[in-house]
Amino acid sequence: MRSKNVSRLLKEKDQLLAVGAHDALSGRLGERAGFDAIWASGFQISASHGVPDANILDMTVQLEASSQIAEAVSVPVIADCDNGYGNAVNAAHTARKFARAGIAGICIEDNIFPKRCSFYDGTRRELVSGEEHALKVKACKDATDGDLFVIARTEALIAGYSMEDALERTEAYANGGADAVLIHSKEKTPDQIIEFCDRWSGKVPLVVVPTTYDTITAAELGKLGCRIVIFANHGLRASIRAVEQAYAKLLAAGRASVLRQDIVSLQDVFQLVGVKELEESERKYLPSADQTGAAAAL
Ligand code: SPV
Ligand code: MG
Repeated sequence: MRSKNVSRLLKEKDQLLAVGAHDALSGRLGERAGFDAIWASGFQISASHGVPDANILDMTVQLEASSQIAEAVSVPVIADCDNGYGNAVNAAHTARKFARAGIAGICIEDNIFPKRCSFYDGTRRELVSGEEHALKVKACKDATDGDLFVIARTEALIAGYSMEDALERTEAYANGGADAVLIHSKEKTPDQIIEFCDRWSGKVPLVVVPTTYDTITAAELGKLGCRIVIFANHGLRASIRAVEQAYAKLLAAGRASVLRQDIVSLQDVFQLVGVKELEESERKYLPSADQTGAAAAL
């Protein structure tokens, strides 16, 4: 059994690589590829429900998706819990529910409720105060007896606040008991992140999400002190591209064989969902055909 404890894994490895998922299957693909952890992404879970990433879905939907992922993989799941779905009291309830569902960690950001995805256009966004968010982090830690790895995320740089503000906020979140802090940026280059890393006190591990500044490598981020790197939405975006291309080819050809080189085999799907284990259980627990026949003849 692999460790689902993020703090323990961080002691064993210099850096953890996480990949985004929105359901059990996408989580399994992340684990099978070799990622250390799965990020239950609010962006992906929202997209998979056909809605924007703006607190349209409620906490229970995110919890259900995250729980399904946690059941399907043996690596830790870190759930994106947006702003905790309300104030510190709501966030503490969220933390308790996620911890009870076997989810290894959560991430809580300093967006107001309802939030908007970091990458949507718009005017300067308001965040909750650093003090309020530090207390929210503390509420999550207190609610879970230290069992849950709590990442405190600041949207300061995304929302147009200063670097000083981002540093002050993350320091306050670390003091509030966060196990790690996530510094997010929507710049196309990693300059902001590099400056933040240079100036970060190192009080707790740093987490980054290189979605827009996508040329920097995980190894380079590691040299800057980033202990967890989350590739948050690439599985979803890869599958949208692959499915769109396949459907266009299929419609044009009118014959399924045109996709043979582009799609996985049925056997591959069988393996991903555990058909071998199903057959073992059937052999073990279901009466054989002979016995069924004999019973039927009685
Ligand atoms: C998510 O995956 O929902 C995230 C990461 O919060 S990002 O979309 O890059 O902001
Ligand atoms: Mg999110």
